[in-house]
Amino acid sequence: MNLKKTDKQIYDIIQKEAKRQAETLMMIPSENMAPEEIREAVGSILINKYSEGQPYRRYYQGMENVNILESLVEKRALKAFHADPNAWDVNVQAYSGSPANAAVYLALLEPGDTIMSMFLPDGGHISHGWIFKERKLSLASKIYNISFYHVDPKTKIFDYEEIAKQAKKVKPKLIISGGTAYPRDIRHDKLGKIAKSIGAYYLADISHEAGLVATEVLQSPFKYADAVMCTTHKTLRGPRGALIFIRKEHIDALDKAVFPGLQGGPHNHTIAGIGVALKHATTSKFKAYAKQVVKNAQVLAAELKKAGYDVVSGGTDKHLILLDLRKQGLSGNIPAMALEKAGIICNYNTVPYDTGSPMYPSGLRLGTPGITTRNMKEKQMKQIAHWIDEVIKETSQYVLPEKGKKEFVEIVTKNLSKNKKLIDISTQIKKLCRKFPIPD
Ligand code: DSN
Repeated sequence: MNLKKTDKQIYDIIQKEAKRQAETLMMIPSENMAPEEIREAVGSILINKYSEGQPYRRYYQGMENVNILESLVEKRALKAFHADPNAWDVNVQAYSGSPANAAVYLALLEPGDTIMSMFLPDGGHISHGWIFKERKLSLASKIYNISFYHVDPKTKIFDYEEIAKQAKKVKPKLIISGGTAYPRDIRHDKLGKIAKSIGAYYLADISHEAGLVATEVLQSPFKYADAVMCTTHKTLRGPRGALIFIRKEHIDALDKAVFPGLQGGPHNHTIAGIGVALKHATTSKFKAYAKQVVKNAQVLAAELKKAGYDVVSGGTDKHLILLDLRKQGLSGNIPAMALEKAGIICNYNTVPYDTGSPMYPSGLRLGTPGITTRNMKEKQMKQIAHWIDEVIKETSQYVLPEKGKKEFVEIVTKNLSKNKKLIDISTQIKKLCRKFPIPD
């Protein structure tokens, strides 16, 4: 490797990160491990080429190979998601999820139009127009009028009749579903019908579920939506990027929204990596993987429930689990830090109707895409659930004080680092990781 000789500093950081990934359990539900051939495509000489425009309609010369590449990846995208090419088109150039969502808004909306989207603590996404304490924190909330819809306070599941009532009242031009922490299947049939009944567009953001939708493990939104977008690096297991599918009549507006509306030159190396991921997504091996991701999450949820945890919505239909730790009198961040010391990498998260703050929310978000990529199955999920419980119990004495949070976190970090039980679990996790290595 030349990097080792020419830039030892960066080389060493990459080696250390490879070791960290190899020796710990990747349980952040939005993360996954892209296979070597995808990394090869992303690290290829395609990185050298500018290609503003669309295939065969470019602003640069030297496009003969990139035109073929982008057209091929578009075809693969439609095929992988079973989207009818007579009704749907796709743009594969968006750099990631947030710009992809912004491109849909730019294509379909005018400034000041109303968007109805999932409330962030109920599992939504910042790019769908986050407003916190009347502060408009994302581009969408600064440009558009946002009306959030909520999960039912008891079940923590969407009540589609309530959403329909709200839609009739606020008359959005766009309804968005999807986000980061809703553990249940989203009823695209119902949301599509609600949008249609009031003349609104329906955008399904399936970034988290892309691999599960492509394999038909979860309901596909294509029959019901006007636009569907996803990132490509989560359950789809590709490189960091995005796909935007849209009904054919809107493709010109969408292409113009991506370029020149929001972006410059497409990242051709990423587009190539996405193409490889899409080919994988059509295989029976990938379908088996997607099914196992869900099975693993369901076993993990059931085990944690048995251990006394409040699993938000009572379980999961997909790859993610949200624990509400208020029952244990805890917020999510100390358990997340303690789990990190033990080798379980997850994240603290808000939960529906949270009483904590964004930095000190009540939830812990766990996911199975990464550990399933390592071929772990139900037996390992039971073991992992047991470790999670042990770590949370071991460190539940550390409660956040009203004041001096920063100092406290420092002390806790030191205490956690020296905790014998956490060190012991991290040794056992390293052993498990050696038994289930990251596939090439
Ligand atoms: N940040 C991603 C997640 O963790 O869910 C979504 O963009």
